[in-house]
Amino acid sequence: MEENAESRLTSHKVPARLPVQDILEDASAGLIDAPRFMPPKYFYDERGSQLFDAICETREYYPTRTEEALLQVCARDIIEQLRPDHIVEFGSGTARKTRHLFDACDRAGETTSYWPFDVCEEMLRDSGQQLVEEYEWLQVNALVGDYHGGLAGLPPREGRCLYLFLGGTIGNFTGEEAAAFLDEVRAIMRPGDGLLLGADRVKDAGVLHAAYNDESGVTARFNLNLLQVLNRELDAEFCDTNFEHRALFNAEASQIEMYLVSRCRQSVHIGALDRTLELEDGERILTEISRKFTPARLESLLNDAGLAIQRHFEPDNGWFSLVLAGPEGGPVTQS
Ligand code: AVJ
Repeated sequence: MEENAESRLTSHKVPARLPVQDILEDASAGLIDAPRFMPPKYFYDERGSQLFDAICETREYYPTRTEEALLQVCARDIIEQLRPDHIVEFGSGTARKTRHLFDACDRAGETTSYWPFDVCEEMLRDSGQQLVEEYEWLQVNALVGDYHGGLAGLPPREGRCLYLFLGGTIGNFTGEEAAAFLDEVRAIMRPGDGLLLGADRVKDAGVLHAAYNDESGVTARFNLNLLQVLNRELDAEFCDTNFEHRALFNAEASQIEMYLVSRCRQSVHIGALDRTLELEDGERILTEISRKFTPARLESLLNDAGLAIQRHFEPDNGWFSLVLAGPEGGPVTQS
């Protein structure tokens, strides 16, 4: 790498300011008694992240490519409207989609610094290195941490910020979690800042069902991989042939629910908990919810956090929303 590129890449640890449960606490609270539930964030070990990328390539899973197409079209608008000094991305991953914003900066003759926030330090380093080489004006400040621990621990930034929360991940939060997260975002925003939020929309149940039950079985492998994570992290003895993937659209709750279903009556020892799970044939573990929004629901979610929608980008079929929102009302004065 050229010297100049290296100097444009820094890394910071973000301390959690809110209590974050670890996998042992989550398993203890979620697995022992019904209704059984594990938070979806544990899907994303190295293999899980690869499987998620593979999901995005399936014919049926439309959100990623729909959002990316939207971003490609609206990036320039967003950059010209906001002229951000900083772009802060929650759950940045490989930052593939974010490149459209940097390309828009290129074209508009704007420069910005990029603050990708992710738990995976290695991914941050690799993608950060690529980015500083690709964009010779870009400063990348990697933020290593878990946004579930809140945002108050972010290093101070001067100037206008564009915050990104893409991919529809807001749908993996319960209503309460989503509200709490948006409150955190609102609390660090100042007048002129923006939040670009990607959210999946309510649509034909067949389309939704197919997206989480792809024919090639990648989503099933992604779901079942959670059992390998539990085996490794918690010294558990899950056998993945004893479980099957199930994803269904719960229209009333307006969410996809993804389960691991026990294929038999079985006992599964979890070493780190020193407990044995007793599962009936057909018993389910909820591994993910993925909420689907109406425009009205999305708007009230943002408004409740004190954020007003400034722009709403959607494809003709209305399958996905990218909304740009900003703090409501004037400057917040602090006493
Ligand atoms: C991109 C994390 C929001 O909920 O659609 C994909 C995860 N789960 N297939 C989603 C996921 C099953 C995805 N998120």
